[in-house]
Amino acid sequence: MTTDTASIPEQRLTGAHLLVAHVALLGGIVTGLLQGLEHAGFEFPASPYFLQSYYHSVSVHGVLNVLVWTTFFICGFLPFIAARGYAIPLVSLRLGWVTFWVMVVGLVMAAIPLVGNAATVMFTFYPPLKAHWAFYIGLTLVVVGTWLVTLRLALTHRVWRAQHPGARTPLPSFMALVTMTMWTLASIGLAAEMLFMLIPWSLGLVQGTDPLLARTLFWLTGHPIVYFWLLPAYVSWYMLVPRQAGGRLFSDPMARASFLLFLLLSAPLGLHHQVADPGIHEGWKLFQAFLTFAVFFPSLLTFFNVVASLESGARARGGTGLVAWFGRLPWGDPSVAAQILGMLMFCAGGIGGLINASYTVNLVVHNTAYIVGHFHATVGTAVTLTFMGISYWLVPHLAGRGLWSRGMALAQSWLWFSGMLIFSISLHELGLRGMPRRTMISQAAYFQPEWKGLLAWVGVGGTLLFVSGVLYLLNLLLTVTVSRQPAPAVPEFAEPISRAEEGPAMLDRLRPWVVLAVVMIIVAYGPTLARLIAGASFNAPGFRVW
Ligand code: HEM
Ligand SMILES: [Cu+2]
Repeated sequence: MTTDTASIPEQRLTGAHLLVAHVALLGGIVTGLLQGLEHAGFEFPASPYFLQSYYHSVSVHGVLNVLVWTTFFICGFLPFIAARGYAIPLVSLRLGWVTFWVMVVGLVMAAIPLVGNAATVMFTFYPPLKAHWAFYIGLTLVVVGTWLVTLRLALTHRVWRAQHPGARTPLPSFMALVTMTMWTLASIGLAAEMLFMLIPWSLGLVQGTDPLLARTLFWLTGHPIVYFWLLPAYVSWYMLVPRQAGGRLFSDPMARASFLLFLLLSAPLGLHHQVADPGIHEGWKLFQAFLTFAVFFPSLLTFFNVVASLESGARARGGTGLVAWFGRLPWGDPSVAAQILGMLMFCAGGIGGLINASYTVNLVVHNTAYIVGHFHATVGTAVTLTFMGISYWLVPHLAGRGLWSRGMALAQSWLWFSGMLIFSISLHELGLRGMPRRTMISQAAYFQPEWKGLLAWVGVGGTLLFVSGVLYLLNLLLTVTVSRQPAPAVPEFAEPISRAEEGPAMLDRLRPWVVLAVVMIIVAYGPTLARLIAGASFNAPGFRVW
């Protein structure tokens, strides 16, 4: 099941995705540093040739980090993992390259207005903020590219199934397929917003737009996108890290069940981002708030399963005690250390998410710096540090050269973790003290003196993060260019303690679960969307504020 089948051309394709992802991350950390320093009181270096305003920077930062870095990494990583799981090459390398180029063309189309300050609308592009049409069409093409990734995995699954009738799908491939299926289903909200609202509006075909309907379609995709970022990290936590730590996967059926629950529960709860929006019935907001607590359950399953698997590794390495075994994990391996630190940060981030999800408590934290603290712990660390940990074996493998420096990689991981502790805790507290997000805060007329001390720590944490990010990118660059170390083997997949065959066959089906997922979306969103569409008035004019 784990023989190395990745052919050289397929490796190039993975490498191409990773290259784009890392260029985006470079832009992401530079803008992040400037924003962090602005918060600490340094003047924002606005310039007509670079970033024209703080808000231009925040838009570039959000798009590069959470739309480009994540999406391109995932579309390189998941097919790589799926192919190794199936132990057959993915179908049609040509489709793979077409997909890649669709995404790159889309990215370039979106990047031109973004960099040129014609799409300073933040990564959420809420109307009535209005961007250049190329931004919307470009992002739509990137999404279409992700659908093609799903198609390629689905076609490969068919080929594999024909060769292995009756066998259980290899778990890593199953996880990759479920993740991409979930995303494809969920991204329909965004596609509808783009195709029926934002693109015709930005092209001047319709005169106005309806912000509430647009926001609702956006968040139909905007919550599940966080699981699109997270599930690939989970794939690594389930399938690779336990093995890297010398252990076995605690339960295969439980892992399948948790992924299927994510397929069901990721999408029908985006209204929790609109708790403060007028014009949506409270009953539906409450219903989706409950579903949000429900989707916490598969994350708890994951927590249990992954910790139990890691424990088996640590005990095999001589670890003892109820908790002390944790110290026996291979902390000297940067790939493992980065990912375990990511997991630790996710424990805190996940609990914070429950606070955001609590209907009434949400009003305390909504649109404050608390939220910025939250998602830097989750997507900015749990996901990002995990992807960094994956890169520490994947990039050497693709390049055919060993990692340039393990010591630097270890230092980088700890630096990101500690920088983020400082950065994120300060922002959480600032939010509780009422500081808004998405604001050039040192210029705000309502600046509160009690924010000042903590804002300095935002600058310190942000600088540590930046240094860590530079060390990471430098290490990878030196790896692919000058490293003389021999290439390491790719980590094998963790063998389950309890085998797939022991679980219900239902856990290896996809179609019934997809149908159920569609039903859930219709139930949760149908009445609200029907009402918003029936009452829609496309009369809000566009604004360009920066
Ligand atoms: C050097 C590392 C980083 C630093 C110093 C940094 C700093 C910041 C700061 C200060 C803000 C607040 C902007 C505001 O609300 O006014 C921000 C926003 C944001 N950051 Fe980061 N960040 C970093 C890396 C990342 C990474 C790796 C991700 C995700 C993968 C990320 C995702 C975001 C998102 C989504 C926003 C919100 C943008 C918006 O409100 O439209 N950041 N960042
Ligand atoms: Cu959400």
